[in-house]
Amino acid sequence: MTIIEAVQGDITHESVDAIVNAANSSLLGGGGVDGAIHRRGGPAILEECRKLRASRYGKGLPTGQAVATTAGDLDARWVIHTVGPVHSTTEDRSHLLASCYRESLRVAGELGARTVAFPAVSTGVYGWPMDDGARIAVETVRAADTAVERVRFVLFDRQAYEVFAARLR
Ligand code: AR6
Repeated sequence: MTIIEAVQGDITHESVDAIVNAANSSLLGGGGVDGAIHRRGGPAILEECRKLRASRYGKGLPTGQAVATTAGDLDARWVIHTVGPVHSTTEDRSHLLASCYRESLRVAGELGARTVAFPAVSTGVYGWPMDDGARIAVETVRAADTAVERVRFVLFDRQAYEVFAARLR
């Protein structure tokens, strides 16, 4: 059984096997948690991302998919990059957000990661409402068939933490 927990903090300070990054399809970095991961993780992460762009993901990593790189200087073995959907009020993209969590756990399982830290994917620049983002995150991880032993949702601010903690109760 997977232990699922929520903590408030900066995900780049986590000591886990894999840290999930809320990336964009270019894989070449950005703001938010993506910027923080690349800043603290150092250039080795971007170097591997560039190689992935040149090989498997010439058109970018599709929304809802996940791919692993080194974690560089972070206290983790891997960063798993996933691309969340931009929130839309005219189209239901929930399946794509659920896919981010499912695919990240699938990649983590393949790597043999036992502990995985997730940010609240899509709830920043991509505009997903926190409560619905937390619902999808928690439901998807709970339903996942995974060998990952511990999933930590790492929420940047108190309010996001409260929303996730309530979903987990
Ligand atoms: N640790 C944990 N959570 C964080 C951190 C951190 N260090 N920094 C921000 N958050 P966002 P998205 C929270 O915008 O919505 C990037 O430019 C933040 O408060 O990072 O999926 C990418 O390159 C929010 O709740 O990701 C893409 O272009 C959550 O992480 C785009 O943003 C996600 O916010 C992706 O947008």
